[in-house]
Amino acid sequence: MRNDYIFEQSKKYMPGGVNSPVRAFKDVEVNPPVIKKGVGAKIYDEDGKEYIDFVGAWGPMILGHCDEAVVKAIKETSENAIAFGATTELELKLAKHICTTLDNIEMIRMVNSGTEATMSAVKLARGYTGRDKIIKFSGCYHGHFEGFLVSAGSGLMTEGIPGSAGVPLESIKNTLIADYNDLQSVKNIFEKFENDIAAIIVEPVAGNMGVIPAKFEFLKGLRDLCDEYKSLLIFDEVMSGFRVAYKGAQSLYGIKPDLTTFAKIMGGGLPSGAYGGRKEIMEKLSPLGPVYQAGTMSGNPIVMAAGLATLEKLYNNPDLYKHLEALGQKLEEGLKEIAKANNIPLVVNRCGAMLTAFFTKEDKVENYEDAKKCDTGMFNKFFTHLLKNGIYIAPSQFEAIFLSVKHSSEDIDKFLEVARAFTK
Ligand code: HOZ
Repeated sequence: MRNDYIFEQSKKYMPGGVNSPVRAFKDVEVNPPVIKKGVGAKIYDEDGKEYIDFVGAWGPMILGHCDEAVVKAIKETSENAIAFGATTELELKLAKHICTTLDNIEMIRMVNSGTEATMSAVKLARGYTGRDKIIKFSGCYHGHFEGFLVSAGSGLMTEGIPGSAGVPLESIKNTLIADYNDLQSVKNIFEKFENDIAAIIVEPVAGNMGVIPAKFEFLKGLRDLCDEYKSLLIFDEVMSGFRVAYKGAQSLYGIKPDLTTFAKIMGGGLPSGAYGGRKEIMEKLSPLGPVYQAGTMSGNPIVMAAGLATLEKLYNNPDLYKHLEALGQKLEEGLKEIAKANNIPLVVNRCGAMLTAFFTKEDKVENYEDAKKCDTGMFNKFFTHLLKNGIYIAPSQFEAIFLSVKHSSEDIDKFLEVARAFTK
C-alpha cells in the first residue's frame, strides 16, 4: 500500500514522519492516510481512497480544496511574482481589505504563521505597555512559541504533555495561567500582579481543547479588567477569524480587543499570519517604533493573492455563512440525536462552522478541566470508524471539526449515517 510505504519512508527522514506532530496520528490506532489531492470537500489518499474532509488543513480551507478563484490568483500571480522581499501592491490590497472590512483593525502586519502572529502580538503588547507578564488560559493554544507552551491545548493536550522540553524556565516565568470561562481566576492574578501585566491573550472561541466558546460575561470581564489595569486584550482569532463569522468571534460577542491575530483562512491555504489592531499600538512596530519584528517572506505576493481571493469571496457572499451555519446545525443536531437514541454520553459544542463532539458524561464542556474528563478511548474508536468509512476528522478529541462552503447537506447525511453505524 502506497500510504504505508510513504509514511514508513518519511519516518526515516523526518521526525515521526511528519512536519507537525498532530499529523502523525500518534494517539489513534491507525497510520495517517498520505494525502495526494483535494477537490472541494473531498480529499484522496495515495491508495486512491476518497474521504469527505472535515479537517480542511486544520482550518484554512473554508472555500474547500482548490477553489477556482484561489487557484487562479495563485497561478496568475506566480507568472510574475514569487518573492521580492520588497513592497508590493498585493500586500497593500490585502491589508486594506482587512482594515476596511473588519471593525477593530486600523493597521496590520503580515507574517507567515499563526505562531508568528501570536508571539509578535505579545512582544508588541510588551513593548507598548513596558510590562513583561502575560495571562494565557489553560487549554488555549497560541502556537509553539516558548512562552505559550504551558498548559497548552492542541497537540500537547492530545499527547498529555504539560509543557515542552527545551523551554527554559526563564521563558515561561512571565506566563501566568488562568482558567477559561472563569473570570475570578483572572481577577486573582490581576490583584497579585496589578501593574505588571502587559496583555491577556485568549481564543474567544477556543478551538484547541476542542471547541469551547467563551461565555459573554467572561470576555466582557476580560475587557473590563484590561481597561482597569491598562493591559492589552489580544484575541487570537487564528482559528475563528473569517470562520465563525466573516468579522470573527469579536463581532459575535461585540467585544473589541486591542490586538487580533489571524492566520489559516487569511492566507487562503498558503503559509500566512497577521496581527493588527489600534493604530497607536501598531505604530510601536519598527520601522516606526522600537518593537522589532521582521521576515523575508512576510507579505509574500502569492500568499497575499490567495488570501485576497479567499477573503473577497467570503466578504462578497454573506450567504456562504448561512450555508455553513445550516450545515453546522444539521451536524450538531444529528450527532446529538444519534447519541441520545443510543445512550452515548456526548456533548456537542459548536460555533458556526467549527464544532467538537466530546465523549463525556458531564453536562457541558466549558474549560480545560471539563475537556480532560472526556473518554478519549471512545473518541479513538469513533475516529477510526469514521476514517475507515471515508470521513476524515482530526485524530484528536481536542481539535475541531471544520466545515467548508463546498460541503453539501448530503456530505453531512453521510457523516451522520457513518456515525449511526458506529453505535450498532
Ligand atoms: N493549530 C492547529 C490546530 N490545533 C494545529 C496544526 C498543527 O499543529 O499542525
